[in-house]
Amino acid sequence: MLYPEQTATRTLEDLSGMWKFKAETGKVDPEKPLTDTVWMAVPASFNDQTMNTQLRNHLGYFWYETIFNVPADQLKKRNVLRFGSVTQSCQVYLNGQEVAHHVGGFTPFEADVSHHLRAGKNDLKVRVSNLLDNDTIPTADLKKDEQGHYHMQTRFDFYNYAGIHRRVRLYTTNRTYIDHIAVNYDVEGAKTTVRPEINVRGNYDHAQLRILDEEGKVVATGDSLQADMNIADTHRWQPLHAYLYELEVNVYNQESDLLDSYTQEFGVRTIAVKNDRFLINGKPFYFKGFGRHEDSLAHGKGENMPLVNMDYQIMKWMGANSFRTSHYPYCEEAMRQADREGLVVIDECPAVGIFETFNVTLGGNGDFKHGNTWDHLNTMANHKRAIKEMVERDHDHPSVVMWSVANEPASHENGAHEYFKEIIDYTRQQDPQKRPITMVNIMMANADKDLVGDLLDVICLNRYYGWYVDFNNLQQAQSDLKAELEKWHQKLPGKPIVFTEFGADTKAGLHSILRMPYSEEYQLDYYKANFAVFDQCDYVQGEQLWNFADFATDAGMIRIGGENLKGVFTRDRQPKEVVEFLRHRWLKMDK
Ligand code: BDP
Repeated sequence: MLYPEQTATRTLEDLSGMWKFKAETGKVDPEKPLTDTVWMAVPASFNDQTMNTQLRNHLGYFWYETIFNVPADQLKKRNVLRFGSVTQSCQVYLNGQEVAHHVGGFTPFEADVSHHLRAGKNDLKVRVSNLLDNDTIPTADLKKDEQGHYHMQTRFDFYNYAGIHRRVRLYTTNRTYIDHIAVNYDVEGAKTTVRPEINVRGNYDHAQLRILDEEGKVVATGDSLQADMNIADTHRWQPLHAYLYELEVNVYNQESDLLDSYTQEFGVRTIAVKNDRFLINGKPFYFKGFGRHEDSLAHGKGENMPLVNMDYQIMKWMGANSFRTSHYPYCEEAMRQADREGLVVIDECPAVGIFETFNVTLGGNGDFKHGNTWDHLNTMANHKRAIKEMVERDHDHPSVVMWSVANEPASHENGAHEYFKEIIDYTRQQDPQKRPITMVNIMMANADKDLVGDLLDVICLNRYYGWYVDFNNLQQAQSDLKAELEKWHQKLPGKPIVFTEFGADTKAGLHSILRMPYSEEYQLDYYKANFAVFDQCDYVQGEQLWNFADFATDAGMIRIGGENLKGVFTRDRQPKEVVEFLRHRWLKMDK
């Protein structure tokens, strides 16, 4: 699915703005106007926009409605309605008729609405659900009581924000249109052979391809959709030194009228994993950065590009070079911006919580009963769909160097190997660039117990020695961490190990002369202790801290004020004490 752009042949209209909204408490007729509504900004989560806690916490279904106008001339074109994402699932009604439905809260979907659109006023309604269960991605334990009320316990540690989270757009094309582009290429030294894969729907006579460099200079051309094109003197996309080319595709009829035109950005870089190293353009790359969340005041999980831009600038100022899209694909605009900033991305699908007995808010991460995840949860179909949609959306982003197929699944329970063999083979098939694949490992699935590591290109560990384990005992934490690392390295020699999470909850402004947990001093000591171990292990090839900033969670005994406080910044981006130290470490690091 192409990113929606206005071009010489396509128009684009953004339907975002103030929509009407209500929770579904009785039957709603999509053919009639919604009644008893409140105003809701789109795109954004609905949860934090009202002062109504009942609405904030409602489980079930919600309705959005907007009226928009279409000029009569536009009906001659093919009209497509496109949602950047709706969380968690939805049905879309245009003028009373269902035109689309989608399951999965973090990837785009679209529908050809040419036959449903009217000249003048159109009524668009979206019925959104925030429910998750044992089959969905992410997962939750869902029950419905006799009164018809839902009760849901999510198996992840972030607030289950919901709504129309990303932009809603209406775009037009001609009846002949470019449907898919993948800019595949082979690199040999300075020479790049671009072998694009392009699908066009409808009749056309001939096509023309051009590759333009950053100055707009044409560096290669092709006279058919199948043409191979050579860039003689390639400017590589490098971490923190981005370079983007454009592939311009034009499709014509016999009279050489332009039927469709679309331009796709791409970057040229190679990725390989060899001898404990993650290589970008043949050079070892050490991941310095963070796990993040799409999470902010009032927007919730809704698109917030000013904040994304600010976060990227803060990261670069600190000497970070990368982040993971924990725990779901981020909005398309954020991915495009990572390409431009040269930030390196581990792109994670929303498979978080495939662990039957995971429950973070009650007892903490250490409190697990043995579960039977791979018999009781039935996520395979939704997991594959989520991967397909993520890879289809993101395969041309040079910033994306690795796929993460899950965060902290029960990779130590029987059935995990079979499940992930199928998921990883499937992911590899989907990706035209055949990037490395990882899965993020949870602490109790340690080197002795994990059943999946052999399937992965890179071992990614979330470890909390000094927090959930060895709490307030950093010396013990260091020796336990070191012992575990050595086991992983013995078990899977040659595979680089990247820390994708490690951190300690820290209440900004809390100071302690005794350097007690939750204080800014403890967070600083915690990171110093962990780094000291990483620096002794040559096969450790990355450190992504948990988390960039404090973020919203369910209320819980260890989630003060409904926030996870492991940010090195507060939720409003004020630095905790550790930031200066990190900045110093990363800026001078040459590993
Ligand atoms: C891990 C999860 C992450 C949590 C973190 C924590 O991957 O989502 O927020 O631990 O407990 O279990 O802070």
